[in-house]
Amino acid sequence: MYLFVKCACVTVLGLNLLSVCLSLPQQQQQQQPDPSNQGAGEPHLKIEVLTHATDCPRKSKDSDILVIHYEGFYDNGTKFDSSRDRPGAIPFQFQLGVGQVIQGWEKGLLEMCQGEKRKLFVPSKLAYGEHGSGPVIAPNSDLVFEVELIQVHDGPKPPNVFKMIDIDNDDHLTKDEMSMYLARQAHAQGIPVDLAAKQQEKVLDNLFKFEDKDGDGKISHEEFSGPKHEEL
Ligand SMILES: *[C@@H]1O[C@H](CO)[C@@H](O)[C@H](O)[C@H]1NC(C)=O
Ligand SMILES: [Ca+2]
Ligand SMILES: [Ca+2]
Repeated sequence: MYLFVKCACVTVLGLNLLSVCLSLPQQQQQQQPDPSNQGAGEPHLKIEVLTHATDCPRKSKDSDILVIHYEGFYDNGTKFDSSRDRPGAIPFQFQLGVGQVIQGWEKGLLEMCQGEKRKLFVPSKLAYGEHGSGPVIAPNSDLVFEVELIQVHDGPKPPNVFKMIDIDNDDHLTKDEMSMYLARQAHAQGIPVDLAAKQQEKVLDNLFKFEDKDGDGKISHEEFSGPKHEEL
């Protein structure tokens, strides 16, 4: 399942951001925003419904727990992963809308009915981007997934972390706001401020690398991958 988990730091934004980030490997990757992409049309996700559900009492929404079977393909059609090929063919379970999976899934598996099958064409930017993922996903890989929603049910409601960080309510998170949030979290968890301060720079850098997709130095509401909805 490691494939669908992003940076630990981002994954747990809503839960325990600081303490997990403190244990992140202290690697610094070079990532400059690509100026040639600024303002260009965002690559978009394409969703094709392969099988409609016969009966749909409920559609998936953010914070739901989804149980799915999936198959992942490179854009040349070669399969690189499948939940059905695992021992016991145990389906994959995750919570939607809280940053546990790639953006292509966060968006592509919304409003889905139990029993429905979809094919998702996910541009690299909404998958693993310019870093790729381990030896399996090369940098800048567009991916295709076939997903069957086996089951959907209510999940725990995450707090609106975006709002907690955005003190001035301008719908953007600055490094200062993020830094204050981290300090508050550190304080609340009894982490020594000294240690927090030392790690903070790295934590912020890593966070902004992943979250500030247009590289303008702020994380917009749309860019933010953590919990950010008032009512789910
Ligand atoms: C498809 O792409 C993957 C990843 O780039 C590569 O490993 C694989 O060999 C390719 N398969 C074919 C049939 O070209
Ligand atoms: Ca703000
Ligand atoms: Ca931004």
